[in-house]
Amino acid sequence: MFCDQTTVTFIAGNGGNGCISFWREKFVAKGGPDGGDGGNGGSILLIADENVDTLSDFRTQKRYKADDGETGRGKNQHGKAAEDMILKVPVGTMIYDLESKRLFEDLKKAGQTYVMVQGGRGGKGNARFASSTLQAPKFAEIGEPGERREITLELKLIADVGLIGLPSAGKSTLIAAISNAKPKIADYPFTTLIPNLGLVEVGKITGKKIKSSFLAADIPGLIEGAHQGKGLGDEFLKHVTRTKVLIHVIDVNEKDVAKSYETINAELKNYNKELTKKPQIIALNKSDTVDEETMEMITKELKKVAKKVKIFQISAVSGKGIKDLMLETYKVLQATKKKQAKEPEEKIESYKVHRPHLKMSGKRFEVVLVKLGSNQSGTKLFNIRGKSIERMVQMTNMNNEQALERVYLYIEKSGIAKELKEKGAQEGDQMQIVNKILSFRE
Ligand SMILES: Nc1nc2c(ncn2[C@@H]2O[C@H](COP(=O)(O)OP(=O)(O)OP(=O)(O)O)[C@@H](O)[C@H]2O)c(=O)[nH]1
Ligand SMILES: [Mg+2]
Repeated sequence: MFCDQTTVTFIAGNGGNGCISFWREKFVAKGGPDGGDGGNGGSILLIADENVDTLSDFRTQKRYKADDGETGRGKNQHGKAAEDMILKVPVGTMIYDLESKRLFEDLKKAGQTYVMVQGGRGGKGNARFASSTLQAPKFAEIGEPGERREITLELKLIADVGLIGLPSAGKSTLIAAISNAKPKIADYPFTTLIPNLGLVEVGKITGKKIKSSFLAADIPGLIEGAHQGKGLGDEFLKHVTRTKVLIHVIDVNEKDVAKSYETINAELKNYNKELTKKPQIIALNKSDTVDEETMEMITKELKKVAKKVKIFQISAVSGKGIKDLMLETYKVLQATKKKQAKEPEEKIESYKVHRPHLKMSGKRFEVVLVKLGSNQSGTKLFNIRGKSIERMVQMTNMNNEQALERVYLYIEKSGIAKELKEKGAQEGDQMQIVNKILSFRE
């Protein structure tokens, strides 16, 4: 399978509730508040691992939930934080939002980590709310709910070597000869509809003592105009951008080999100039169908337009010339890898947390009038958004008067109340915050 894709739901653990408790001792009438905090909920992290090569685990299990934090207890005992859930994914896994299709992250390198969903914060126990004016707080915070996200995971298997060329040049025949791939081979154009991936064991194929292997991909045939979507189009040129070395397969029976070579190169260039910088090796194929003299003559012709490119005369069917071609491919690949390793690495920002739903334009909150009152009393509905206020509401037990007072106090102090008034809010109008409705007080 060339492209592995699956949809998964990730649910982080909820924070544990804070505890409401008062210190009691025999014969002591009144003790102070001693309710401990809840523990944080577990997050779910994805880590790119070289030893994992498919997303098949995520196709069997489609829902992951991290543990919740423990509840706080009396005597100022804090609840234990839940452990994070760490899931391994193959290097090259792309993480998309299911709905918006937005790319969150591309795990390109081994060890790169992404916080998929963040665990909820543990609620504070009532001990934390004691103050000179409120000596006996009879409320505690509820644990914050863990994040939940629906995600598409996609893995584009990245081949080191790409086999390119016109339709019927013999790309599939070649990949079948050098690797474990078993593609369909036929004498009509566009036999290959999606790239075939194969593992090339260098030692096995060259007869040399080389314990190395690489992944090769047979790219569907390209034709003039491919970059504009002709034939199988540009869809597969995208895959070519990810390869390191290209084997350009040309049928020796082609009417004009030089022209066909240039046609393909023009397509690469038109699609993306970077593609022309990739090292190429020419495999002049089907040598078994012409005599040696013709083969030499055509090689010379080709050499005129491909001055700096090595040309190998091969027969994918008989196997002639394949050893040398593979040895050269291996050498060029090694050199390319070495060169790339020397280039400065992109800095990996690990533990990056995206909270797209809470991102706001500079301001700490947003007040939007969503519904004008239509009933007799004319109650209006306002939507209030903002990281702090949302979190506070989610962590508040609305049935507890003292706790509710704290929310109203925040609405007043943060300036939300002022903005509500400016937008026409009156006593009794409704404020929607996350999934709760509160009535506005002047
Ligand atoms: N005689 C001979 N025939 C070959 C050789 N290589 C490929 N062929 C034949 O050429 C035809 C096309 O081969 P494929 O490997 O399917 O060609 P392709 O480049 O993958 O073609 P598309 O998938 O359509 O782009 C088939 O009939 C093969 O048997 C070769 O070295 N010698
Ligand atoms: Mg093919």
